[in-house]
Amino acid sequence: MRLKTLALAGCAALAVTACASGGGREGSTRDPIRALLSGDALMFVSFDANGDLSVSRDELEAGITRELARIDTSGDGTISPIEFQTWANAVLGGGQMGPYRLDFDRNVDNTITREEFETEIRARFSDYDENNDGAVTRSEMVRLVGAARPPTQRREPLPPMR
Ligand SMILES: [Ca+2]
Ligand SMILES: [Ca+2]
Ligand SMILES: [Ca+2]
Repeated sequence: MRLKTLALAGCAALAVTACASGGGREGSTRDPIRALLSGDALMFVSFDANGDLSVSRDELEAGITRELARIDTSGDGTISPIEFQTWANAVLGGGQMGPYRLDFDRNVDNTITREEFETEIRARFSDYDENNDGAVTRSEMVRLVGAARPPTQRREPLPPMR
């Protein structure tokens, strides 16, 4: 039920072409539906600094640095629930689609450290990189509805770049 809601939110907010199963050609309802299922795709698209429609690992790391500066408005190195909500509203297109605060706050201590923030974003980048070439293209962000990998099957996150 939650997944369905997320998918519909993705269709409404992002007008994914594959979502047009309502008023279309005959038989289209049998086609697999693909959609943007998470607001993090909006953020990853914004990481594409050189405009080649693909997010490289360098662009990922630069983007993480930029989003950390944006989210930690108090500058104390940790992210409070209010800071997260403000950031999610602006960057993830609102708090409805995810990722959610508890996706980042893995030890559930009500605060998100810089490490928790970086680790979660790197893990999500690795999840999207289906062909494991170290870059995420837009088509890799569009998921088959119902086929998103559950968190327990997540790949190891990329190590930090030096
Ligand atoms: Ca790029
Ligand atoms: Ca935490
Ligand atoms: Ca890739």
